[in-house]
Amino acid sequence: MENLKPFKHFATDAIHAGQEPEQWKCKAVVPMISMSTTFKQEGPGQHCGYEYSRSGNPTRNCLEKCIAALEGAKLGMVFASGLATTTAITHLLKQGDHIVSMNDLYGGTNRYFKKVASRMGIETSFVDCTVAKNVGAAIKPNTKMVWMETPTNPTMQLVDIEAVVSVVRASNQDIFVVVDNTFMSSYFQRPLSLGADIVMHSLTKYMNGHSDSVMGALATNSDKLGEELRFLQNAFGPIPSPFDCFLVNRGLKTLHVRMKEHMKNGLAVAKFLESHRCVEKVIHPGLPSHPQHELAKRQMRGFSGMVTFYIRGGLNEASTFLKRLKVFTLAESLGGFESLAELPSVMTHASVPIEERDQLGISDNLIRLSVGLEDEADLLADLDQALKAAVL
Ligand code: P1T
Repeated sequence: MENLKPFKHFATDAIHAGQEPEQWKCKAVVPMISMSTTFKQEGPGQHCGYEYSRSGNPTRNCLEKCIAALEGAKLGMVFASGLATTTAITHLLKQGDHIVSMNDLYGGTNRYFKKVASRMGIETSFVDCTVAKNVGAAIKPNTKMVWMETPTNPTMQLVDIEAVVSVVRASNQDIFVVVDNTFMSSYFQRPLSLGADIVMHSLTKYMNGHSDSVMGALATNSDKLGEELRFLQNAFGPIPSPFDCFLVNRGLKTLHVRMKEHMKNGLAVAKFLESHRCVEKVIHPGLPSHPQHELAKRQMRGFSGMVTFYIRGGLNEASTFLKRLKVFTLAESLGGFESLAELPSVMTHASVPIEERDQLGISDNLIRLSVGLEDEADLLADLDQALKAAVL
């Protein structure tokens, strides 16, 4: 695939952006963990750039600069979780505003729009954004934000970001477009370069990659949105701890190395499952059988370790398979070095109403894998033994 070249300077930025030793008196090569909640002022209002750790923290600042560089953005900002980031972005809206969202989303995002944002008088229409004109048809005079995931969690549908952006721009210049880039990480997809206004991540996943901190991030090139978001970050305060910022900043140093290996193992698992008699269907954008494989090659620079498949049978077979796995761990979340497997209908997407799950194909035999960095042969052997134990 000719498009699968990394973004220029990616590895150098992951390692150096925001990390300059000169910012510390002692010239530390690895950013310091600054736990101080407050900073001495020389006179009232005369500070060194930091006043209070909610409004700005030196360790957080290193990470925010690094994330901005990795997304090709002017500004990066981090939050206490992916959902805290979603909440911060939605705070750009006010009562009476309207959101157009992809109908296939992480269950927690779906729940937030439906059960929390709605209480503040913000209404969301959930549409199939894989067809860009559906987005145009759903836009109302009070629409302020368009929200999408691509690939979606868990059914791996793709949204053509450029096509959606052009439909939105043709309709109303004031609507901003947000892309949740969690499944790809900054290494494989840059939504801002495709016209999106804000890119967001659950850093909990690939960006940190070590399954040891819950955090979120956004990045933007818009001064106006950036200024408002910076205000909101301080004004309602969903910030991460400096220690967690240190961990994620460290995780980013190997993002490019990890993603190549996730892609290799993910494709090997997808191909293996596609040829397995106990498997009904595999969904992976890197397989020619994916209905949007051409868009994947155009829009993405590679594929992560996310693989979704339908096991032959139903809830019983799926449960037995998940319990029999030995190398894969049955657990929620994704994007870490360790391989995980889960049942979205009962776990990550249980909060999505059953009728919507049925419509999206999130059935009880749909299994989501986050393929980690273990030896490929061990992963395939583990899947094989668990499939045979469950289905044959
Ligand atoms: O868990 P948190 O850091 O708050 O991020 C929420 C979130 C946002 N966007 C996407 C695409 C996500 O997958 C998530 C979290 N997802 C899981 C926990 C999961 O297992 O799918």
